[in-house]
Amino acid sequence: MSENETVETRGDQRIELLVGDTNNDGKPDLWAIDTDGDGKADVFQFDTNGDGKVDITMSDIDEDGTPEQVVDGDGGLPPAAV
Ligand SMILES: [Ca+2]
Ligand SMILES: [Ca+2]
Ligand SMILES: [Ca+2]
Repeated sequence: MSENETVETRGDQRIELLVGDTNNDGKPDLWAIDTDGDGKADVFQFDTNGDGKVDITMSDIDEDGTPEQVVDGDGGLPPAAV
């Protein structure tokens, strides 16, 4: 895995179905993203150290709930600025 690795996604949209703040510091650290507009999440991102930047990106290309691809960093899909 490398910081600049990009994930394969179903589409090129970024529809944030869920944005979570799991450590309650007021900044999002969990994202569930639908990239193809079918209403189902196919990319999941986590900020594990609370700096606002994505540390782990997972892509579930067939939407079966098990990510096929897991990369360090945002996988080429940075979150919208907050
Ligand atoms: Ca989708
Ligand atoms: Ca981070
Ligand atoms: Ca899958």
